[in-house]
Amino acid sequence: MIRTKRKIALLLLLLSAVTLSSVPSIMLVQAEDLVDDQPPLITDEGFEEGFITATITDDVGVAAVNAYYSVDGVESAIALTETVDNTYVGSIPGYDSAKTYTWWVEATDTSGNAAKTTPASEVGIIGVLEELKAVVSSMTDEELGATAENRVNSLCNKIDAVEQMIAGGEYNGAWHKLEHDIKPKLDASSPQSWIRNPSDKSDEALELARDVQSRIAEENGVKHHSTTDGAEIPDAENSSQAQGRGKDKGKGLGKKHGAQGGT
Ligand SMILES: [Ca+2]
Repeated sequence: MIRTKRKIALLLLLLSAVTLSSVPSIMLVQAEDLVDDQPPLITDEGFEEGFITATITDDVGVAAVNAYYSVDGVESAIALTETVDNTYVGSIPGYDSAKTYTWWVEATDTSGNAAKTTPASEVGIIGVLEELKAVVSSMTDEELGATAENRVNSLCNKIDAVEQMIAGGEYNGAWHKLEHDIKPKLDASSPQSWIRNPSDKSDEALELARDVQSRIAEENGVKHHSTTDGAEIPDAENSSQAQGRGKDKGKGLGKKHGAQGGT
């Protein structure tokens, strides 16, 4: 009788042990479900005028979002902060639209899983001018006639001059050099055109020159009416003919003159 009781007691003990051991295993299964091994999802990453944006989501939670960028061979990082609905934004300090930036976004979730985007390049104004030089340099007698070599050299010198102006912050001068000295040569419909036979190359060159102009206008506040492209950029100054041109330059001269007269 005692033996039987002992047996039952042992059996119960064994059963409870089995039951108890099965409890942690159930908990383990639940814990496994909670293990976060999914890195954040980065979509819609973009770069505009020195602002880097991205949409970041994660199954558990986003811990940190950074953007990395490389300019002039120097790599830097900025933190992106959430504005609305998983949209993260950060701005590059001292952004220079003349330069080319290579950039990517990296996001980390609360479990340390990280994801990053493929590096992309945002070509700056100087980069577009280099593209323009490459297209111009590829032009032959077909586009430019028998004097193609001279014309290519001359156009490349003009483009170099624009690059120097931009490097020196002379955006206004650069815009005018493109408007009055470069675009008319590339535009087959202009009386000053150097294009004998319009081609994909000459079209592309003209398009690149226009692209540089619009970048100068948008990113550096140069506002002028392009006479060769129709209404490209509205200019309040030129629309009212009563006002003189070159308002800013005139002001500078006036100030100097006034200071001298004051003594
Ligand atoms: Ca996650």
